[in-house]
Amino acid sequence: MPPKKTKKGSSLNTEKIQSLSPHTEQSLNEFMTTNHGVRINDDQNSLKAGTRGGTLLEDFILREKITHFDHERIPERIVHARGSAAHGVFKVYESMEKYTKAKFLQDPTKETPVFVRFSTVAGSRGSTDLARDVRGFAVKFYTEEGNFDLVGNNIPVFFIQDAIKFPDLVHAVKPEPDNEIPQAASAHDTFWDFISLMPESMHMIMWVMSDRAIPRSYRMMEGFGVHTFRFVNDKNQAHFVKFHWKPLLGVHSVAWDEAQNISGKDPDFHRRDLWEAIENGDFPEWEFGVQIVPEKDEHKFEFDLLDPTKIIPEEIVPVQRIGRLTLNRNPDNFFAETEQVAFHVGHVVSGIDFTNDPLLQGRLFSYTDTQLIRLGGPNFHEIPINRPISPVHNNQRDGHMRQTINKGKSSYNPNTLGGGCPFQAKAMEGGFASFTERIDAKKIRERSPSFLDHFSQARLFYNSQSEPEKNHLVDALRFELGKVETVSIRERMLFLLSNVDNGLASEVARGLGISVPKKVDGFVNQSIPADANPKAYQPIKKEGTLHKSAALSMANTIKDTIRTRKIAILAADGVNLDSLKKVQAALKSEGAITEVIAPHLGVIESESGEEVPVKRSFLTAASVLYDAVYVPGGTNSVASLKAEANAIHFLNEAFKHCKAIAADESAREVLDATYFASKLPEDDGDDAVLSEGVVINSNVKKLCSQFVKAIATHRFWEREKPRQVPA
Ligand code: HDE
Repeated sequence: MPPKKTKKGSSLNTEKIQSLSPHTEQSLNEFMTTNHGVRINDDQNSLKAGTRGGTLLEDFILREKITHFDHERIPERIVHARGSAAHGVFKVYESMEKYTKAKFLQDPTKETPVFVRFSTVAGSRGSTDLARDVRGFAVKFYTEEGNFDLVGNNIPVFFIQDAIKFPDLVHAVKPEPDNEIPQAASAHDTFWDFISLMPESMHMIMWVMSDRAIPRSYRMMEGFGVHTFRFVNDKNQAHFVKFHWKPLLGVHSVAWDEAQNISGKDPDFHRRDLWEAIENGDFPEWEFGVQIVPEKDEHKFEFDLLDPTKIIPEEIVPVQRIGRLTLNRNPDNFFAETEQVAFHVGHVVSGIDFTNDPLLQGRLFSYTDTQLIRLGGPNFHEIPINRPISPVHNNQRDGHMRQTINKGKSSYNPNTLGGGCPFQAKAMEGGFASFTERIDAKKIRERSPSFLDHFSQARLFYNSQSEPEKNHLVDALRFELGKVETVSIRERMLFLLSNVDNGLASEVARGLGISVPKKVDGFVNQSIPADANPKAYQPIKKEGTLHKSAALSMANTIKDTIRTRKIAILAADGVNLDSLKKVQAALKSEGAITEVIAPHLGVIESESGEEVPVKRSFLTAASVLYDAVYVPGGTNSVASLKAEANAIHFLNEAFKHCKAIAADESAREVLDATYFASKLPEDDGDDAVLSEGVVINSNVKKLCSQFVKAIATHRFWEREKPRQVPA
């Protein structure tokens, strides 16, 4: 019997671990062995010629351990290197049989296991979560009929229309090749040089410069399949389909200044947020949405369904919510699961098919190719996280790290020696049969003229934004282009922006201290791809018929819940326990998380002598890591906080980032020491929540209800108007 070394109260949950796949290893109550199963007697001293002598080459235990260590790293993903993932389940609400024969979309009683990986695109594996960037939203459905990967993003369009440009785009956004600067940032010359020559990017640029690119949480982002796919039913009838994920907590973002601060204070902010929410049992959820278009309507739109720089506005084709995704289990091992998971847009199941979107078509090649180099060979599908739950039978054999032990002599088809096995499946037996799309065309290296309107939807996005969102877009462009050193790149960008909206271009230009050029020399030149049609680079005069789309503005998102929001409670010795506890309980009952932050760790003593545990000191906490802040009363606590520069900075910063702030009336003095003291509300009962989201009230009950409403609003962007900057 191996020794029973585990301490009582150990955090290891044996039951949970044992319920996992047979590939899960845990060493609880086990002897240590080599990789070949030999028990190890001493893992801390190498084999030497005498205690002070040289190490012997014979030491196979030392060599095995070091060799394995030397090979621990694999190439990181070329894009989407930084990511976090979770396990979960998907359930359809009602059968979609009418549109698709995919079984996992037919049975509302069935739970399909999923693994979802969120990521940033540009940065390396160790880069910050809060970069201004697109987020990956990749879902692997382990269906009974094989794996379906929906490898999407949190933005519904893309930078380019043709896959052949992808290496250029990625080279441009990655750190510059001479000095490898900057990390995880698009604010540099090569990115904007490329974009300024790529008018088709303008719609995507609107999204990436909006707050969508700095989410509050992975749990508060939408997801999109981007391309138009096809649903195919058992009568072989097809419908075009766009896929959506709608977060039940709404779509929320942080402020750009805040994002930059978080990147220093907690670069793992999103990773930690996802992990903690799942550990706390606050399982993130999304509804699965589809926009369905009959084949006959393919040419009905003002844009081409095959163009990945276009959305189908929800006002034109509504999103039907057809199922729910719940993430309910953190991975056990980051490398084995999150790092080794291999997504591929080409992993589809019967009932889901592709369109000729040229970006999608290129992706269909890229994903397997990239796994070959990243995971080292053709057997990556055998890694536990990538295995389908449905059985695999074929004549593929051998290769690096083959796990399967195939029996028998026949590894070819057709065969008689193996009884003709494995058999091909007819469509009615679940065999994947590609949709029989009619194609009659010339071989050609050219873009379809239906792809050449690059500005209407960029304008639609801009027009649909609220005033604060428009201001953020202007600020983001000023920031990004302000970091560009080459003036001609700034000018070309202003020219492109003026094709979206003159007001936008001139606002950005004002911040850059230059004017918007009417014409840009050499704009259409050899650096624009050979397929460029000069007409495509002229402003499109024809307005799309839709001027605004409510779904495009985050101002219209869900704002009725504070579930999982993190609220800081600033306190010191002498705090009034009654007001602290009541507010804490009220916030908790609404599903929020509260943390007491004090000048020191350990405990503080309340006015009435009770001990109050402290979660963080001002040294390890910062307002940017919380959604809102509350200051309870208590004479000594108030006096200490008023004199504590970190507490005042905390409040100033929370105000600057437009967060809800509340204080007991007896803690007003603390807020009086902030830069927003002149804006504090009177304690006037019911109306104490100003549009500015600061609540001060002596009635704890009223304070709580007003504070909860304010937190649910997420941010009070109108505060930004006078552009006040805290100390
Ligand atoms: Fe990807 N993309 N991509 N991409 N992509 C990769 O595959 C590629 C594109 C997306 O969490 C790579 O395994 C090309 C659009 C996500 O593991 C690579 C093109 C969308 C992830 C690759 C695109 C995406 C990737 C790198 C242009 C949104 C991370 C590592 C034709 C719909 C998946 C890897 C994960 C990853 C190629 C464009 C989403 C190199 C060639 C558009 C979420 O194969």
